[in-house]
Amino acid sequence: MDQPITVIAVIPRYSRTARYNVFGKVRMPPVGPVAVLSQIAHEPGIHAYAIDENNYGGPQDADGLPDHSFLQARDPARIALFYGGMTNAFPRLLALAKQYKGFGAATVAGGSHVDALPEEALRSGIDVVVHGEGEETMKELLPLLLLPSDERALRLAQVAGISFLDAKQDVVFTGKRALVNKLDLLVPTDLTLIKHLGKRWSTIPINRGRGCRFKCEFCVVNKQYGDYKCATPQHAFHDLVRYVDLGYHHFFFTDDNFTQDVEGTLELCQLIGDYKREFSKNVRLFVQVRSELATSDKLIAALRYAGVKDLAIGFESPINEELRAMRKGVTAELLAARARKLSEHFYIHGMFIFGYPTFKDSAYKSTMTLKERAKTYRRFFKASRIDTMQVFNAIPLPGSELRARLEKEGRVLPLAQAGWEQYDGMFLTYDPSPEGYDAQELEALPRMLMRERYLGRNFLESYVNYGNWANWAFNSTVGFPIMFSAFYAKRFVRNLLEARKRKAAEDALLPRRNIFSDSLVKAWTDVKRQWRNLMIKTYAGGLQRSWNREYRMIMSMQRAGNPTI
Ligand code: B12
Ligand code: SF4
Repeated sequence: MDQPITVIAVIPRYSRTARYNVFGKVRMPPVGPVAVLSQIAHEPGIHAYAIDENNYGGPQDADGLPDHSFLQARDPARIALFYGGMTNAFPRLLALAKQYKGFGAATVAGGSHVDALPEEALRSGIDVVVHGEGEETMKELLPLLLLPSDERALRLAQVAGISFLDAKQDVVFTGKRALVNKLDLLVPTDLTLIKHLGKRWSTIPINRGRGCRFKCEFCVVNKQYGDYKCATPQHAFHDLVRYVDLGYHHFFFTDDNFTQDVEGTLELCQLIGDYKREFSKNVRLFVQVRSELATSDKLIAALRYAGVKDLAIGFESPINEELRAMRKGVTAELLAARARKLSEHFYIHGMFIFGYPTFKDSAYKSTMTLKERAKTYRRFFKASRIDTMQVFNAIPLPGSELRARLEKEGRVLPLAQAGWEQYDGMFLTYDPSPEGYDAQELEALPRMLMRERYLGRNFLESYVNYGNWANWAFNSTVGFPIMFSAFYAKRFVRNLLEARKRKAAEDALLPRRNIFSDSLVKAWTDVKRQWRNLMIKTYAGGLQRSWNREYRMIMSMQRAGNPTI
């Protein structure tokens, strides 16, 4: 009997500092490569599985990395797929590609980094780079990858949307492929294909839609997918139910803006909300949105009904000139007002870029010094009432317009100076000196803002996490009744003022409460928010210190000329 053909998909380990990034601690696999693998996993004669190196509990090699020689000896893969969507993990991808080429496997990579820069991958052990969405391309590629290499090269030229090296070692790009038309028709993404897990996933990613109608200069989403398109609400709902049945409760919708398809979002939220109530399911959703959500009470009510508790919002900057330069399509004043409104209903995680670069021909430039900018950020964090935040340096992501403009002015640092592993927002990977900024100061300020936020500003707070522990002691003793009474009084007054302004949309979905009980519930919510944020602050404070330690170590390794991945 013929042996099945093994296909392995590997999600390469994030870079060292990215692992200490607040996101590095979320145990959630990327959906893209698993979506691709799912399309071929159930083909007859195929045995497919995936390894997520960021959540791996199988045998390890001497460096503590997944032992691919062991995996290969146990179950030899003839085809190896790699997730190339995260630039900071690209050096690891190349090491893996080399290893799997050594095993004799055909190697394929896809994702936004290799999509933009296929050549380096192709010259370092990857046979085929898949551009754009990989699901349909992979189905077409699968039989070709099993052909002998001379025959394969001829046939590859007929597959749209890929790059490979021809016999003369020249890069061949077969042309743009049409985007996937109907996402509903794809085989659902099967995350159980990921094996040898270290720990159970903390959050399950669901991808309903791809693309974005905005075109922010630093982002690659519109470049890779164009305008937003999405699966039907029913399709996304069934995806979610499948994982609830497996015992998962926390979900992250990976759409860059969850509410982009307004009618579909309302329907999806209704489906999830009804399901939660009819089947007594505890489902908690984390979604990414733009601040415009604040302008629709109907959407806010729908999201709450579905169980959305947390919103991630890309505020990017509280400085109008920077927002204009980025083409963010919103002003700082609007951002603050909208965030304040949304914070009444959700926990808000704000994402920021610090010191956005401008160019010789930029129409919008801020004249603030870096210190003045830092002050403006601090004021904004307070005024917008966001709960948690991350501040990063601008990343010149491959494929973005920002990178192209920096390259045009010769300002992207050479890889020998700032390698791909440093593209996680923690490092400055471009030269800010033409704008008159000091690179070290600019690189340090985002970290300082985060440290202040999570650890406090003075020495004791910053170095022993003293402030957070003092708050714990206060909140769990005399602070509790004081806080509760203060929150109750505040809520009661606000409720009195707002009683007449309640919109019909929210009333239709959420039961009306009287002003006394509503103030009680909201005061309790405020207390919970205080506790929750303190918990995150304490945890993030610890993370922040490890991160700084790691950063210092990387810097000294770099100075000594050692590799840092
Ligand atoms: C969800 C998400 C996250 C999640 C989870 C990570 C993940 N990879 O899923 C979290 C919140 C953790 C996260 C964190 C970060 N993220 Co993020 N994230 C996303 C987001 C919004 C959605 C990803 C997704 O699900 N897409 C939908 C799937 C279906 O598309 P896809 O992944 O592109 O996959 C398709 C194709 O690329 C291709 N494909 C992908 N892999 C493969 C493999 C093979 C073999 C083939 C054939 C094809 C193929 O086929 C897939 C299906 O069509 C994207 C933006 C976006 N819309 O893609 C940013 C994005 C991936 N993130 C980005 C960045 C920069 C980050 C951070 C560095 C931000 C920061 N400074 O902290 C961190 C890094 C975290 C870390 N520890 O390293 C960038 C990456 C760009 C880059 N070149 O590095 C993106 C593109 C956004 C942007 N700014 O432009 N992110
Ligand atoms: S940053 Fe967000 S809003 Fe802007 S283009 Fe990217 S996905 Fe769209």
